[in-house]
Amino acid sequence: MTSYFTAPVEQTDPIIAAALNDELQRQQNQIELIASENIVSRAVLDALGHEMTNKTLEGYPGARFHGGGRNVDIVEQAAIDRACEVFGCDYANVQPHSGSQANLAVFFATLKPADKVLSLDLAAGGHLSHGLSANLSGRWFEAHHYGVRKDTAVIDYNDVEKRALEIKPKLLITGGSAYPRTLDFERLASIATQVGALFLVDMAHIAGLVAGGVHPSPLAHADIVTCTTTKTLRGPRGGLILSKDASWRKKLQSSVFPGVQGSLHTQVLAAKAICLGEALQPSFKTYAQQVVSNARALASSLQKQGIDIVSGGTDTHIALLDLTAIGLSGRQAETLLEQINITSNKNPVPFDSTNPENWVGLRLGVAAATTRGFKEEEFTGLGHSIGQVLTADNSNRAGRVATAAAISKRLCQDFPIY
Ligand code: DSN
Repeated sequence: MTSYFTAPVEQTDPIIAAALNDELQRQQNQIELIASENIVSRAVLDALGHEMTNKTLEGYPGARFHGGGRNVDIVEQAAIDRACEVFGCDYANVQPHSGSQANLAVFFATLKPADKVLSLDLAAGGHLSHGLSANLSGRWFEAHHYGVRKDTAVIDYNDVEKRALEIKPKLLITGGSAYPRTLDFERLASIATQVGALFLVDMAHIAGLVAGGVHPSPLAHADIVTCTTTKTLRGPRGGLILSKDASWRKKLQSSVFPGVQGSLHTQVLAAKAICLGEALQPSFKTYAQQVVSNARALASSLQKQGIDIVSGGTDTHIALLDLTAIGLSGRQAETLLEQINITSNKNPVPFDSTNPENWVGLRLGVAAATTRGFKEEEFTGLGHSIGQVLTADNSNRAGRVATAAAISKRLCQDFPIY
């Protein structure tokens, strides 16, 4: 029995140990440009692998359904206090297991089945948990969407107002997975007020930019804000619900538990507290500034290579490539980048096909490689590599792929992780 408590996974389960080891090596040897990813600190990893995972608890600090919760109470309260300090809010729920769970809890707190929501269209950068027909949010609620202008790919706020006046949603939602421009929270909040809707901002992708002061905060304008701790915030997988209005507390507490979740992921609460503590350090502001600067360097370098960037640039960590003019699908581009040790994902661009196989977008995000230490110089070089490979033809593709792969390999060696 001793070995049960002491034997490492390499001894007990070689198949899983090999996959874990291979994944670490993949991360060490590939440049991560998936916009929803980042590289967490050793302290966050320590918490995720901690014995605290054994603890079952339901409820909230000081009001649990199980005994033995005093250490988790300390952890959860620290996470709540730090979330309130980072985002300047009066209420934080740190329990949601993911961003989608956080959104579901907000729906549960604010809507009845069949109520109307108005959210950013998926192809314009929205998220599936904001009313996609295949998601519970779209099945149980009547979802409508607003988009972006065809000429600028920026949200058409006049159109949002028009649609909101027509539809009269109970909940107006903004945010998502691939909108690269600054969101005008003040304008959207005034539209919500005009039509008597509540206003939810899902800042999952930009939470770290908000925390670092390089994107305006939605907290002063939204009734409720959700996010993940995973992406630019650089923490574990999980969600947060935030509000400046503490009167939401009772409804949101019961919507998370027992509304849509049961017991806690206790070790993840510790990791969330650590990442929020990291976001309070002055160095986090430097990181956030570098993220935006790097994304601009990447977008500009790609444009010089003849690649179209949706909306003509970026204000965030995302550069969204429109491959229509160069005749590639998002999937083909993703596969080509894999050959040069860069991980990315196909994505719809505004007004794109609904079939992922036909999407002509490729989403690149710079947060993970920024954490690794890349600066403008490295991202300008990466833009050149990516552009060369995506615009190659059959006569020069192999040579360009070999050159770009060697550059990626050297960058990974120069900026090691773990
Ligand atoms: N929404 C998905 C993404 O942005 O990649 C996962 O967080």
